[in-house]
Amino acid sequence: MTGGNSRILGTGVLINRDHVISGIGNIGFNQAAVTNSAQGTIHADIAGGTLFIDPNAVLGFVNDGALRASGGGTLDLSGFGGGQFTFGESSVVEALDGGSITHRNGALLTNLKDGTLTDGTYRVIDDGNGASLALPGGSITTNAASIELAGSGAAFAQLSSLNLNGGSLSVDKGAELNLSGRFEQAASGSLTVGIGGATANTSLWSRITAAGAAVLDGALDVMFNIGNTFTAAIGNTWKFLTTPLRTGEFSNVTFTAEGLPANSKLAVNYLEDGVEVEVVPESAQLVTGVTYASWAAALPKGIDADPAADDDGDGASNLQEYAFAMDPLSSDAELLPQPELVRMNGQTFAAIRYARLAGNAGPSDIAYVVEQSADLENWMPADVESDSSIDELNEIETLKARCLNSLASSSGQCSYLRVSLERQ
Ligand SMILES: [Ca+2]
Ligand SMILES: [Ca+2]
Repeated sequence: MTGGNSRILGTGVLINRDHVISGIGNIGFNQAAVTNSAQGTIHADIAGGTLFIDPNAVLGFVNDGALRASGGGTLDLSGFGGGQFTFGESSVVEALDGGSITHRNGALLTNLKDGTLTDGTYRVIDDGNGASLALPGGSITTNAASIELAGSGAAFAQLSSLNLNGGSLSVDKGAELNLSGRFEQAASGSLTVGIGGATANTSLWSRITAAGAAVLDGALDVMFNIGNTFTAAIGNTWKFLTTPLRTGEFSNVTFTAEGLPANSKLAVNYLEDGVEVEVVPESAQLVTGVTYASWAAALPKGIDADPAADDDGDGASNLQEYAFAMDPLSSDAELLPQPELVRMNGQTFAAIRYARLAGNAGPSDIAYVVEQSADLENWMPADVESDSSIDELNEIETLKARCLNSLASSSGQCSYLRVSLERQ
């Protein structure tokens, strides 16, 4: 297609099985249903020109192949006739080499599959000439899709809001994501940001700016100074997310860093109006608070130094007495962890309740690991949900860990629970 008025249209279904359709024109022209199969490519490659895909309003457009804009061309997925765009698992959408992919009129992507990008890769790559994927007024919810802004000039422009309800967003170092609305990331969402230059060089690190609130959860991966291309100093900060109001925090932060100053590490600071990465001093790993040795030494009558000893003969080792806030010189085995059954939604779950001294009074050198078994012989770490309550007066914290799998599920793998103590 080369002329500005080139059209591929008709009243049936137009299927591109394995060809490359490129140039300027209009595919569908609000009449034909359009399918781009897994081996097909639709490519806007003429500088200053636009290749429209405008499918039949009812039958729409199904993409399983590649949609691409490059060389200054624009691929316009606005669908002026109101046809919807559906993206399958193998679909790839790319804007590169000055190309842009544009969605308008309320961002058709929001109309896909109940307003979600369920699969595929949506990629905006700037290889030196700038590239953008624009969704004026639109919003995206991802479930399993990945969105990549790669290269320092890549931009996701004019997007209203982004909800990472799963899936991933990668904002390469230097790339920008500007939202006129909210930024939301759910527990199963994943965000990757890159920092490739000093704080002042804003074109060298990721910036997400939301005019609306930001609600955070899920994973954050920070790629810091990969290739060791700049010198950072303790106290440097990079505010990669800016919003009028931040709530929530990432539940899992991973740093991949090179070229950090001596005796320093990276930290994430949660601000009221955003999130930043900071280079902070590496503090020594001091064990503060109570240890088994300090606990044993503080007992007026003293006990056997061996944590496995059982001075009061109640069946609980001295280490258990210490970990579970018991008295090592008085029989009180009833304070050992106790099994329970929890009934929820018609199912029964194993649970275990245990106590320990709370806060700074509690053991600082013990990891409590809840383990599960089907046969009381083979044990493995359990997937549990824990509730905690604190008796402030007696400084006792009571925890109740419940299996996420019911007794009936997974061949009874979570029929029994125990609390294993690991000294740090
Ligand atoms: Ca004992
Ligand atoms: Ca005891």
